[in-house]
Amino acid sequence: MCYFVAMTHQEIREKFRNFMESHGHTWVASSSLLPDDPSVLFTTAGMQQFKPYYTNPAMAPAKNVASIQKCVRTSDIDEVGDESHLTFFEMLGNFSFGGYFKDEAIRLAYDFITREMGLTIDYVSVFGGEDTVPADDDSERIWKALDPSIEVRKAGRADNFWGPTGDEGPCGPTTEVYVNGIEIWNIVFNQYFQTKEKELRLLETPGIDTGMGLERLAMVVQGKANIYETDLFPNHPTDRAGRIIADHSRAIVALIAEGLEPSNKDRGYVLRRLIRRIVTLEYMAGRSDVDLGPVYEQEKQKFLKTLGTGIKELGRVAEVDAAVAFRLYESYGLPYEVIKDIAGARAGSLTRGAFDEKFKEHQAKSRAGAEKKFGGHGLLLDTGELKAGNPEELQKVTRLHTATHLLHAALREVLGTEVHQAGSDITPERTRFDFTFPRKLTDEEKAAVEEIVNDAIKRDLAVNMVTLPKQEAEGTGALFFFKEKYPDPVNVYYVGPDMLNAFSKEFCGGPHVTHTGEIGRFTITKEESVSAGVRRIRAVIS
Ligand code: ALA
Repeated sequence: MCYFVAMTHQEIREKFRNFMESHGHTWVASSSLLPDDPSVLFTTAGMQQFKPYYTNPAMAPAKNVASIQKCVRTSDIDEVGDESHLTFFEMLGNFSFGGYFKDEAIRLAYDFITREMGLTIDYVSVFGGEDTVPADDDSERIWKALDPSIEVRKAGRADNFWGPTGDEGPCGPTTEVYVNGIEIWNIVFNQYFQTKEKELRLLETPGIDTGMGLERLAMVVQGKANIYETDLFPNHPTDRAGRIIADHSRAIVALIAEGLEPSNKDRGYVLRRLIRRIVTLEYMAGRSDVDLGPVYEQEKQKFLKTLGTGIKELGRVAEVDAAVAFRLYESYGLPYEVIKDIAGARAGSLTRGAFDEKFKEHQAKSRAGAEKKFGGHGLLLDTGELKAGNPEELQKVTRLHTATHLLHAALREVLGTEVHQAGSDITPERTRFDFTFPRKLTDEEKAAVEEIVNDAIKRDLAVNMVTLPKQEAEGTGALFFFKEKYPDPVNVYYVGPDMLNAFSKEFCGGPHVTHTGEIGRFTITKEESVSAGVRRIRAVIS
């Protein structure tokens, strides 16, 4: 008698890690779901935390790395409930920044799938060429050399070209591995950098970025017909609503664990929508047993106050178009997918595009209204970096903002000028500053940074601003986060007697204190890792 015991998802994880480590990869932990890249909402792929390394391989902690990255993708939200689409999933990936290229990447994938997982490849696809991007004949040859009987299909940019994430970044042709008709592994050859203007430039060092969904891999390895039958979903939901609840629950818990709160904006709004959808599906099914902790519960109770009336109102409408849908959102907080779930065929012609359009129009109007109310000063509430709601908060974030410039300068003094800002976020309570640096800071380094900042505060240096043409501003050696973020001409804030002898100078929109003495005492409260090669400091003033 022989029992076949399917591999658990834990065993799949371990096999992947062992395989990649034994083939010269450095293992890197999953990074946050909320990346610092201002052009993306969530981490959607394993490569997100390594994005800077493709243009700057010297920055990478190792040439070849591998990870299992938690990801959130809202692009597939309307397909969730089918066999294989999720909003939250984990991605197994191996990456190279100048270590290896197509030969090695394809061989690794072939060996892992056929030998380690014991699977049979249905077929693979390669990039057939389109526009100015030439066909990838190498990959076809490499696959055929590994297995002459393998079927190689060709497709264009829509299917076999990946990236970039956000506004710009590395991207390139792909080869994809299919098992049981399901796309299992996407191997991206990052040969290009796509600019904001959608121009493709050749990367100096071509890189590798691969991604394989853990849930889909488990599905084929465990011989299941859909991801919900794998051991990753122990309650194996069978109906669409149950599956959506299972998927969204995982996304909600993961996002709340990162400190995200439901709101009406950006990331927070995605979280709100996911929660409201589950609440609605439960409400319609007459159950109420989903328990995802206090943040979920609070949002649920809030939504339940209007959901019943919203459903009643929706029931009165024969044909739900974008205008009606948006009105229901505004009055009762019903998100698009909730309206779709409830109204069914009556919302058959409603599209996400049309709804989002109404949403954007509304946001633009309310932004204009808010700016008028705050005397055209803009909401200091939220410049992206600074958030303040009233004059006291404004004063606090202004002091913290200048302190953050001092911190940046002090870090470069102590750790070296390869330190660059990788993001920042300032609330009335604290500043949070992310910067490129490969390792943990020692206690001595942290103390030295604090002392330099406090010394600059004690000297009560003047803070001044000049407006310069961008090119000239660059020539002054003033620091900037990333150039494209700033207008031309640009404001440069400097701390010290003049530009030449400044302790700190940065491109910046302000606001700042007039003298550093206004800041008070500066204290670092935490230093931690955000992603490979990026550290985060939290600091307060008193
Ligand atoms: N970054 C590639 C993807 O997400 C591997 O499919």
